[in-house]
Amino acid sequence: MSTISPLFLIDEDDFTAPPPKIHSRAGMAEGLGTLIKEAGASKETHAVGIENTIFEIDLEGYVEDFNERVIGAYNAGADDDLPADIGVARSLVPAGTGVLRDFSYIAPQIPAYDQAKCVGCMTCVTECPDTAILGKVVMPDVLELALAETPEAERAWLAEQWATTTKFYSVPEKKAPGSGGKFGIFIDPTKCKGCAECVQVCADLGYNALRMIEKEEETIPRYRNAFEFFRKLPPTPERFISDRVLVDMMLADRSLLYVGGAGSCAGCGEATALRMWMAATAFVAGRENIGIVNSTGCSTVYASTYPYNPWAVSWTNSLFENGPTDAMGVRARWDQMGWEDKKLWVIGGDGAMLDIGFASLSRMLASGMNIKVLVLDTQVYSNTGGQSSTGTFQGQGTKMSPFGKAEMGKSEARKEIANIAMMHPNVYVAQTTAAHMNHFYRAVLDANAYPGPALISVYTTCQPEHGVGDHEASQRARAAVDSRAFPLLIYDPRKGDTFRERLDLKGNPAVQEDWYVNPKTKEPFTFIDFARGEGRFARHFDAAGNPSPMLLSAQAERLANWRLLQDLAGVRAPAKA
Ligand SMILES: Cc1ncc(C[n+]2csc(CCOP(=O)(O)OP(=O)(O)O)c2C)c(N)n1
Ligand code: SF4
Ligand code: SF4
Ligand code: SF4
Repeated sequence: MSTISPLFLIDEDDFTAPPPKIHSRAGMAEGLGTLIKEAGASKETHAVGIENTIFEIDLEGYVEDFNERVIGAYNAGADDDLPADIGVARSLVPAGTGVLRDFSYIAPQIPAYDQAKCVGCMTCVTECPDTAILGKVVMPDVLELALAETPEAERAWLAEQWATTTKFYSVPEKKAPGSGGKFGIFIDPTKCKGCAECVQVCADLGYNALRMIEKEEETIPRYRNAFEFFRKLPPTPERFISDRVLVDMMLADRSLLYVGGAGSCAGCGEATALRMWMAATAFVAGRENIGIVNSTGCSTVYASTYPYNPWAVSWTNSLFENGPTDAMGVRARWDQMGWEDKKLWVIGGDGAMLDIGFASLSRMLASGMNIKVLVLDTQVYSNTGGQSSTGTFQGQGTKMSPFGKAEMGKSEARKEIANIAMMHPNVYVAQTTAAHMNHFYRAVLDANAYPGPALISVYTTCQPEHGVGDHEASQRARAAVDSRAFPLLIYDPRKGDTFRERLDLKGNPAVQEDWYVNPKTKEPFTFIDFARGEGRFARHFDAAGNPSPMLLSAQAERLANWRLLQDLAGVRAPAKA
């Protein structure tokens, strides 16, 4: 069976889908007989009887049939005519089927690439939530040969998509002439939702090598052809993928196991965090050695909207409240089977992890089991329309804490899951954002290597609930860190006996100070400045832009949390006389 990834899509040309074969160990007729529980028989007796009649699916045939017949019907809008399906009966969706989903109709714009301005930094590829923009390094002679085989009308444009960068061309050329590669950026029009996050992060770095253009009649076919051309080129040679430059991990095909086609909102901060987490975990562990237990939330809904599955690794969802408990069962069974080295991760939102599944999480962290947790912290129950969680900021307007006369948004202080996790024995903890790429990747690699429980809490921008633009996930995450709303931290119990040796606040600006002072404006960048940029706090500002008393209180609360971390890390500047 073909591996499904954006680069190795099932070859549609020689696609003959055999019907799924169903076997019964005891033979069909007999088998069906024992499937029916006899009146009065205990369920244990029945379970033993069923043991011999388990249906075995011919997986290869099943997946091929699924991809053609079931996905074909959904893509054509003819799913009402599908008969009941043995996979649905078992709550199964084959891996990586999201790659077959087509979103090309949803956005009026798509990014265009200007290779002359590109430095090959890979930030756009890393920050795209939808695996819609990919990069590759190809040797110039290989590229020439491939271009020569393309239709003449497309050739010039295809050739323009390749940059001669210092990073991938001049530096290797200097070391060994003939070893430099061309760097190309390609956009998959079937995955792009037009959020413009890639354009924004490139502009924020000062490169401006991407811009949004209107889709015209020929745009989608041209992008499709170009992406097909890109896909057929050989993978980036390993020597261009240095494990010292973590951001280049997405150059490796083996990292791209979140294949896109998820139904997340355009620009969703959660999706970028998931892609990056997957890339780093797959890079070190490999596809066969990763399992995900996902607590219910946005990440289960957009990642398992039948029949589309963006994950090319094992994934399961039980309930909102029991991801960590479910994972303890999986881990115990895996260890019995001798699979101690496989990586098991729990994924869930702040509602699942700070609130409704908190007891389950705390139990798991205290167990010492080799299970890792990724918390997608949108500070709200995003999936059900934005109710407050204990991770909601003070003053934030949500469905359960609206801003009005009696209450000015949420009145309680925010609960800090990273702080609480650090107080469990021997747990590796990180608080990070997808916009801080090296910090994020380092945390994921460390957590994977840590011999015990680990928790990574990620700030994830949620456009509709935060009231920010589709292109702003990274900008808002950086603002959250700079304003002490969400400080970066790494807590590694192996680093020493004292708390201050274990807790590292590197990556935050002005680590010893209360606030970071913007060198251009000479003004401190506070929680109120952060809040000014988001719709969820809009009603706290009067016509002249003055903040409400509640927002001032929220600012004091965020400063208190920052000072607590400074104290624990032993980095706070002594008070000035
Ligand atoms: C016990 C239980 N209560 C409520 C729900 C309904 N529900 C499903 S997802 C969700 C919110 C999830 O919020 P969060 O964990 O923060 O994840 P997000 O959607 O923000 O990613 C809720 C309330 C449920 N599935 N189970
Ligand atoms: S962010 Fe800009 S400069 Fe960096 S790789 Fe992408 S297009 Fe090139
Ligand atoms: S516009 Fe958004 S979805 Fe499209 S490639 Fe850029 S970041 Fe990805
Ligand atoms: S509601 Fe928020 S978290 Fe959920 S998919 Fe949309 S942007 Fe992402």
